[in-house]
Amino acid sequence: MNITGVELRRVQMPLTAPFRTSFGVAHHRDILLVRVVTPEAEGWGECVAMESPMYSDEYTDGAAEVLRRFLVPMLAAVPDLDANRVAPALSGVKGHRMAKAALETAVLDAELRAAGTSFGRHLGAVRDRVRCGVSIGITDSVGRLLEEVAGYLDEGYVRIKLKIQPGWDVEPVAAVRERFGDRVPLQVDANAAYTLADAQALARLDAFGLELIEQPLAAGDLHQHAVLARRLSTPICLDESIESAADAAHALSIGACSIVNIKPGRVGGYLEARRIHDLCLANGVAVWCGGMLETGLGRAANVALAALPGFTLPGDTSASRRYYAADLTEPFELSEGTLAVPRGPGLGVAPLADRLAEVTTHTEWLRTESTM
Ligand code: OSB
Ligand code: MG
Repeated sequence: MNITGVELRRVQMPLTAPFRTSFGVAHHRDILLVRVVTPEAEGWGECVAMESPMYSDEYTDGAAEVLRRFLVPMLAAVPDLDANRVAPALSGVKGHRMAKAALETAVLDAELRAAGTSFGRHLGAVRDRVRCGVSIGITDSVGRLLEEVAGYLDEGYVRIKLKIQPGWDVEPVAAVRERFGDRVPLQVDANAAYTLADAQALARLDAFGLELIEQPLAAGDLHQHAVLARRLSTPICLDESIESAADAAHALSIGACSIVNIKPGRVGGYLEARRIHDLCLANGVAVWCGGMLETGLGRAANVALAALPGFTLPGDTSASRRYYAADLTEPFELSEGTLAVPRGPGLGVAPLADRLAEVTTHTEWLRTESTM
């Protein structure tokens, strides 16, 4: 494959409502899109880095910088480039997994569009539709939270995830159980807001029959998660702690978690995400697809991944309208709690030209030598 050039495009997408987590509140999404152009096709990758480095150490401006200065020039020097060669070619650069993932995804999309193959088929999807959960931010009051949960249940979401933090945990969970009953699949996500000293407080959540508690402790606290797991009956699921298949193997081997949230951006791309899926499937460990408030571009790839056989739990793969009144692509719409896996070549969706132009704040063209 020959790459003619790479476009870095920044888009600013207003959120339908502010999204609050234990690490901050987002009012809009400032997103970096990577477009890889080849003579045969172009491919898109959505970088999931957020505007500030609060969820992880990556952030949008940093991702653009490392792509511009290091990653794109390194890729330009690879002979016979294809998506499988992207991660090895970029391995000299430490970290920056979200930036690498966006570039690999764009290369893979271009390759699959040229070959006429969909992401789902390429990755190993076995389902046409995937069951969807929804992630609900921290609200100003329990009453407001109950309204939001009621709305999403009416829409058909098959599981609810509540963001929690110290001071906003037992009370909202108890209120949701009280109002909607014990049958609603319910889980919580702390985004690393607790320490092992909070073990007793976290054990109070055991009374509510939660599916899992996601990332209660700091990303580096693998051992502490293993200790906590022995003190809780609620299964622990890791998000921030898992940046690779090797991390997943380590976490599972020491009992730091029994469920894994797979976010392709966090682990460096869809190919590494699939390796984590394969590892977990072989070990009987359930996985689900996480989200980072993606536009339709990132959502399309996530839905394809979530159609692999090991994704037995509903993911944070909600419909476009959960976050965006107007998506970048044709919107993903929920039907009976599921989203359809795109079937067209590559991501199977493309940006709507007018919408893309409307939300673009900056574009930059990086020409690559055509020696590949
Ligand atoms: O921890 O899963 C998380 C959003 C941004 C950053 C981190 C997380 C989240 C979510 C929302 O929970 C997932 C989504 O609906 O896209
Ligand atoms: Mg999470």
